[in-house]
Formats: sequence, structure tokens, C-alpha cells
Amino acid sequence: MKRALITGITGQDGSYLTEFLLGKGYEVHGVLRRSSSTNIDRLRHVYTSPQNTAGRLKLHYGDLNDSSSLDKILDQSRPDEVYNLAAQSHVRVSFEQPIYTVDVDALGTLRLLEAVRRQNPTIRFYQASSSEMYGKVRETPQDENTPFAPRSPYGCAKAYSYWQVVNYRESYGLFACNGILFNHESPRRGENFVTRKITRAATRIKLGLQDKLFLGNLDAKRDWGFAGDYVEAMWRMLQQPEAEDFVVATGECYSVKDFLDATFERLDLDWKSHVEIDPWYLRPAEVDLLLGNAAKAREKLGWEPRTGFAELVGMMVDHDLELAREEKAVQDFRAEGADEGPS
Ligand code: NAP
Ligand code: G4F
Repeated sequence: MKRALITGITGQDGSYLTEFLLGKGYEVHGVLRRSSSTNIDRLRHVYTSPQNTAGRLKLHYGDLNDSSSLDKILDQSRPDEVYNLAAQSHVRVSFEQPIYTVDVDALGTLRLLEAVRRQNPTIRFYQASSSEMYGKVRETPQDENTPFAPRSPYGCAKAYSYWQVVNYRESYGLFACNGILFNHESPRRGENFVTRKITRAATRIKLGLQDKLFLGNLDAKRDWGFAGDYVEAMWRMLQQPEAEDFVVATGECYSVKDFLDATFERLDLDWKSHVEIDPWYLRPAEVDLLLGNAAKAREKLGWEPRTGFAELVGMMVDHDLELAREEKAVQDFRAEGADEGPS
């Protein structure tokens, strides 16, 4: 049985990758950050799912900022493959916490690469690199040869990690790959990323639970795919005969306004009556346009996205409408109880 170690297992991608690897028969180990409130919501269903036969999912407390915990977890889990998905992954937050972001997203990768190199250099290593490294883009679409021009502390930290992965491959012969993933979303996306923020708010507006949605730059364009499709590309990279870097993208580009149109139309609403611009959500420097060319992944990995933009929006809206209905039912129940008064 193959063993994988995933950092960032509690995040959006970590949860989809866990399901995918369990489905492939892997034993899956994950790094869990200690938190005062629960952070395993995206994984809870996996524990009881038919995929988790014989308790093949195992979590270990640790942190990318703590080398000793990484050494200990590598020793305990003895993985064949390591997927480094952990990061402070929010671009705007990285302007507020640049040093912390660099510590996790840049030095954290280096700590893990060093631990792998010293403990077992035959481990195959996947690094969650990002299209955010293209920043103020030098060409469109962007592929594996497009130069980086990052525009945020997050983008700079990811570019540092990208180059360390290349260096560990070239210097020490590590099987280490960068997946340069363009934006990917899902019903499990964090609620402060723009797509999920929109689908959560629009569905709550539909049910009268809120009226306004405050956003920043509506003209930014992104290449949005479905996270469930993208984790398969990560795995495929580590099954290749040689370690290489790959762009993973849909090759289609939409603006934040397009995302608003698609979401609100699905709910028979007009976003212009509800959306207001709040400068708080603007960034000191913006990445205006990202559009990926995933031809290399198509040719060498046999990978293609399966989910189109409209389907992605539909999946997220339907999921969040259900959440809003549950919230409304609780609210209505409480209101009825209040009318009745004490019995
Ligand atoms: P996410 O939902 O924000 O998940 C981030 C994960 O990292 C969480 O499990 C988080 O743990 C963990 N983490 C944060 N700081 C950590 C630390 N110091 N030590 C250990 N774990 C830590 O992100 P995602 O969307 O799944 O993205 C996965 C990776 O791909 C990230 O590296 C991201 O930067 C990169 N990426 C994402 C996209 C995208 O569009 N989604 C595109 C390109 C690259 P908690 O649950 O405890 O917070
Ligand atoms: O959803 P976003 O926060 O994603 P962003 O900045 O593109 O970063 C995501 O994708 C990267 C890959 O390119 C990942 F590496 C990274 O970890 C993350 O997953 O913002 C998308 C766009 C931006 O241009 C932003 O300015 O939406 C714009 N936007 C407009 N109003 C907003 C908002 N973004 C957020 N988060 N919140 C707003 O209210």
C-alpha cells in the first residue's frame, strides 16, 4: 500500500486530494494544526466514508513553522509521496501579514524539503505553486516558460518556494515537482475568496437573510477551475518517470463581474441592486488577468479539466442555497418559539 503525507489536509485541496488518494488505495497521513476551535470540517465526512477502509486516514499534529514536528511526522508516516499544500493562501491577507506569510509559504517549504532530503530523498514531492507568481503578467496566456512577476507577499513567497523545489531537484536529485495551479474553487472554498463570498452572499440574499454584498475590484479576470479536477493533476505529476513542473488551468478566463452575473442570474436576481464597492477589499497591487495554457499537462499527464465555468458556479450556488435554507429554517424556528413565549 502506498503512503502519502499531505500538509494543508484540512484545506479545500487537502480534502479533495485525501478523498482521491484513499480512492486509489493509499494510506493518507495529514498534518493538522492545533486550533482552539475545530478545523477538520472539510474532512469529517471522509472518516465515515466507504473510501476510508481500515482507517487509512491518519492525522498528526504539526506546523510548517516547526521543523521538529515535520521531522517527527515524516518519521512516523514514512510516506512515498509528500504533497505540500499548506499555506497562508489569501493574497490580500498577505499584505497585512507579510512576514508570517513568507515564514509559512516560503521558509515552510524549505523546512519540509530539508526534512525530506535528510530523512528519505527517494520521497516524491509535490509543491502547491501558484499562478499568482505571474503577477503583472508578461504574456497571455501563461505557461511553464512565462517569467514570474509577483505582486504580493504571497506571490513572492510562492516564487521562492518554486525555485527551492527546482534547486532541490537539480542539486540533490529529489523527485520534486511544482504544480502551477490557476484559481480553483468548489463548495469547500474558504468563504473569504471572491467566488465563495459571492455564492454565499447571493444565496442568503435570495432567502432574505442579507441584502448587501461588499466587494473590491470587479474587473479582475481569473481562470477558474474546479478543485476536485485539479487534485488529480497533482497526483499524476508524481507518477511520471521524471520530475517536472506543470501549469494546471482551464484556458478560459472570466471577470469577477462575469461570476456575479452567472451566480445572480441562476437565482433570478440582479447583482447591481445588492453589490457595493468597499475600498477595504482593494489590494495595494492587483493581479489584473490570469489565463493559463495547460497544453503540457494535457500532453504529458493526460489531464484535462472536466468542469466548465457554468457547472462550477451551479455547483457552488446549489450547495450554498442549501446552507442558506438550513440557516433560514433555524431562524424561522427561533422566531416561532419567541412568539409562543415561555410555556
Ligand atoms: P486553503 O483552503 O487555504 O488551505 C490551506 C491549508 O494550509 C489549511 O489546511 C491550513 O490549515 C494549512 N496551513 C496554513 N498554515 C499552516 C502552517 N503554518 N502549518 C501547517 N498547515 C498550515 O488553501 P487551498 O485553496 O486548499 O490551496 C492549497 C494550496 O494550493 C495552498 O498552498 C495555496 O496557496 C495553493 N494554491 C491554491 C490555489 C487555489 O486557487 N485554491 C491556486 C494555486 C495555489 P488550517 O485549516 O488549520 O487553517
Ligand atoms: O478569490 P481571490 O481572493 O483569489 P486570488 O487573489 O486570485 O488568489 C487565489 O488564487 C491564487 C491562484 O492564482 C492562489 F494562489 C491563492 O492562494 C488564492 O487561492 O481574488 C480573486 C480576485 C482578485 O483580483 C480580487 O481583487 O477577486 C478580486 N476581488 C474583488 N472583490 C475580491 C473581492 N477578492 C476577495 N477575496 N474578496 C473580495 O471582496
